[in-house]
Amino acid sequence: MPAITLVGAQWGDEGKGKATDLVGNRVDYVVRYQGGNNAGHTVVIGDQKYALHLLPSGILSPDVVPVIANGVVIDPGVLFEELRGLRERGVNTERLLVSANAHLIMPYHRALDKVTERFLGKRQIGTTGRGIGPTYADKISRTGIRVQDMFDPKILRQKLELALHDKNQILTKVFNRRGLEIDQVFEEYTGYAEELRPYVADTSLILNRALDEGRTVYLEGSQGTLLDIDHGTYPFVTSSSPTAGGACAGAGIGPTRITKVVGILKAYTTRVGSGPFPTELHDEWGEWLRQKGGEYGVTTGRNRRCGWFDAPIARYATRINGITDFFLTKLDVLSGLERIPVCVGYDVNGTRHDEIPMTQTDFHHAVPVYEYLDGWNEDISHARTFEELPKSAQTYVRTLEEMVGAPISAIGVGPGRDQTLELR
Ligand code: 2SA
Ligand code: GDP
Ligand code: MG
Repeated sequence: MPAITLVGAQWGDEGKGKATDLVGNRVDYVVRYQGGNNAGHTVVIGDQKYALHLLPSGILSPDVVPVIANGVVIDPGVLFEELRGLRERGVNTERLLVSANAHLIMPYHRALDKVTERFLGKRQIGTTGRGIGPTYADKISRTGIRVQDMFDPKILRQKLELALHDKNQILTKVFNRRGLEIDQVFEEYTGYAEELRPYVADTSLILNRALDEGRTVYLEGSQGTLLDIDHGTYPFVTSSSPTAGGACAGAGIGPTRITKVVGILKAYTTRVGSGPFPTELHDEWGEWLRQKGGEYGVTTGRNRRCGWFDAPIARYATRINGITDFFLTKLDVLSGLERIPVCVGYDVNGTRHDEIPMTQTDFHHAVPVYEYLDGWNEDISHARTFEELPKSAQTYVRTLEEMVGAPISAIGVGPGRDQTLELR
């Protein structure tokens, strides 16, 4: 039975939280497979707004089992804080499952993330400062600490000794900061162990058995395709694989289990942090989109950079992820424009590119080539069928659909659960 993957088709914040929440009553498991508490997924239910960072959006649906799988990096203090916050709002959090293989964000990871960014100055990545990059770096260099290590004090201490030997040198000698005390870190993390124990499970086994029994598993990506460590705008990326391929490794599910890949696509483009962004608007229209779309970081509160829709990027997302259909979000934000620019290709030093250029240097110099589509003035946030949309909004959607190379099967016209038009 089906495993469905949901991925961000741009630079994140496309509305993945809302898209996941919408399927809450149709799926059995919602799984986070990469990233950590750098993510900010917003779900609006009635007059209640939830901002999820580490927990899968499925935690808000009572019949869903939320899973934090092996590919995620976990800051235990943040996890407990988020769980506590939800419990205080009446959400049942007991169903949560956490992989024993997930890696832990340690205090030195957070410290290194911040000092490295400060050191880079103008060349900084613009990370969320949550320790994501240094944690994945340790995972790859085989010096990471995993959830299961918290339950073996001898192993935990050994691993901490090794890690702190290196990290304290870097923090004190390279960055002139204070080092960390092993006893303090050890006590903090052994303290977390008992609180985490009830949630810890062999999540890959559970998910595969669930699929064997005919249940539906929903793999919820964080960030977006252009922030992928391999396929994004490196080095201005996050340190994991939010793309559909990453879902298999990050959840312990084989590729043959995935039956559908849904791309979440914003009707314009945003990005937070540094790096190339051809359609970025530096004028009052960028501010207009930011204010109208509420484009501020859910985790850090940073202003998001805003620009027009970029078709080559969406087409790239279709290709990299094997997207089967798109959920086009925030169409309502574009109401009130006389004509809407849509980027159909780039000019790079006099050469026309229809796809994202092969090298980062060229992408940095890419100047968008625009086509202009008719806008509409009507407030579309109350529309519930495609036919209720103004003709020019329908044309905007159909034109984008042709450009991106996969069908648009749903449209968002507001943040609320019911503000969605399902097509076909
Ligand atoms: P990191 O912290 O190492 O993952 O940062 C590396 C890059 O990845 C970007 N990134 C994000 N981009 C969009 N949204 C994210 N989540 C938050 C949100 C962001 C926020 O939902 O608004 O609150 O600022 C997210 N997480 C990571 C990051 O900006 C870097 O460019
Ligand atoms: P995510 O990281 O992809 O889950 O997205 P974020 O939560 O960071 O940002 C998306 C924002 O857009 C949130 O504030 C959502 O409530 C909001 N949103 C989602 N879909 C729509 C939509 O169709 N219209 C409008 N106006 N807002 C939306
Ligand atoms: Mg977000």
